[in-house]
Amino acid sequence: MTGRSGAHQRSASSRSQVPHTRCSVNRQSSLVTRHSRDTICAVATPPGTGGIAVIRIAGERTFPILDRFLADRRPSRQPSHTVRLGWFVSPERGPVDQVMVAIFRAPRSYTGDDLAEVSCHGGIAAADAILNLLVRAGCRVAEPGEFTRRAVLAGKMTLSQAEAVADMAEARTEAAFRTALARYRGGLSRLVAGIADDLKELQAEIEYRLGFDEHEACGKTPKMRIRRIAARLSRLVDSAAADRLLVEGANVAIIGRPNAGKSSLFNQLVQGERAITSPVPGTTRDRVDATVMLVGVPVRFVDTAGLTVRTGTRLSRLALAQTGKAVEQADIIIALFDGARPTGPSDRAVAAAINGRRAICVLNKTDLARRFGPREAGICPTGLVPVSCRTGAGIARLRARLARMLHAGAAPRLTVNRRQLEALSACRDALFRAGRAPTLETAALETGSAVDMLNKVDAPATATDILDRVFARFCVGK
Ligand SMILES: Nc1nc2c(ncn2[C@@H]2O[C@H](COP(=O)(O)OP(=O)(O)OP(=O)(O)O)[C@@H](O)[C@H]2O)c(=O)[nH]1
Ligand SMILES: [Mg+2]
Repeated sequence: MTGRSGAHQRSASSRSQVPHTRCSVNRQSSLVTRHSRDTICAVATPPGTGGIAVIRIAGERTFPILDRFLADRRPSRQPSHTVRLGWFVSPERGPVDQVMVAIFRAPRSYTGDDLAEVSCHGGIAAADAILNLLVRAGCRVAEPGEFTRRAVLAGKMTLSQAEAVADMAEARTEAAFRTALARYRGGLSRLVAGIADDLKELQAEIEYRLGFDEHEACGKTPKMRIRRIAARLSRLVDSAAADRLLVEGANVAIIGRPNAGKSSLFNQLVQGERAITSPVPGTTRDRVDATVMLVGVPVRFVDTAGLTVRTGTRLSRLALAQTGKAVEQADIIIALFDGARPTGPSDRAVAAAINGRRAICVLNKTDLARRFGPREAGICPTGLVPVSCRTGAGIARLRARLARMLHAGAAPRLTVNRRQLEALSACRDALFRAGRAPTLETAALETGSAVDMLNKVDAPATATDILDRVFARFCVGK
């Protein structure tokens, strides 16, 4: 039932007179641990005009509470996994709305508790009225992510599956949705469980070897085994880092000497007159950016002030600092050269800025006589993509090159989120240290910390600090 919940729901407090709810980590942890047996409710659909609104209720008093408002239907007698049409009636004020009630009995529900979903007419009024009545009857308004948190605590899903629920709601592209769906189906949890098994075997082997003298072959660190597990983790971490561009989108900075045509190229790539262009060098001072979709991937292009080796005025120094920042934050850099001018020191500054970075070198103004010097080969070892921003020639080829760099069109494998990537990278680093450890005892310690790091991906229910951090980003009703 995850699909019904919107990504950016208003908190219940703004919808009604019910108690205030915030995404506060501390408050959430204290409330959830103290009242995990409460019957909770929340509007699970985004606010605003729509066909229907859905109110979720979960907890042991779900059905007795609903019976008070659906006297003719008595949800407590309704079989599990069925839907009934009925009138939601306020004992004091009469009919509130005609609703559909879906019943899920424990433990066969999203949270593992008794759970109901009441679908009323869309808009804010009916859902608010129903929510208020439920709260007055003894339900508590759910904290952000509390339904999914209960599902994790009940063993209905792992933590990485729960995070996938939020990622699916927030997905901006089909690729992002598909990779979150793969995690929701347990792909990452299975992979992590496999690596955890390998680590357990490694620990057992180290334990066994600790019984031997360190001069004997059996007393040495099992480096081959460590290397194998580390390589498996490295593959996962590296592909996850590359696939993140596909899912989250990429920052592409356009840099080059003043007047090279950066703003003209920017306008071509974002297909609009967004940046000012002029024959006067130094036209662009501020960073200008725009996001466009490139073969299904959101790409944020950034136009920058021209790179120059001359220090100039305070304003141009500030502009240069901005360009430096854009370069730092870029996932991919487009280094633009002016084909109608000989290679100069500014071009070498551009080449230095892309050194060691993912970059595409582009030669502009191919409609004019070429004066770009023969030394360009040294400046752009990967070759130049020729374009003319005036005629539009070569722009399609540049776009295709960029798309290839983003792996656009390829199905992402198992993209992990930032938190999971951190845990997996830390696990791999601990294993690297174990492989280089001077003694078997140190290798044992490092392997232990690798296990701890890996355990963070699908943290157990007792790891409240991790759970708090994860569920703080969820919406009310999830
Ligand atoms: N002939 C020709 N002129 C171009 C081409 N691309 C840009 N220009 C011209 O070159 C001049 C500079 O273009 P801009 O896009 O403003 O260059 P820029 O790199 O952003 O310049 P700054 O912001 O000053 O660093 C303008 O007069 C453009 O019309 C091209 O492909 N061919
Ligand atoms: Mg410019």
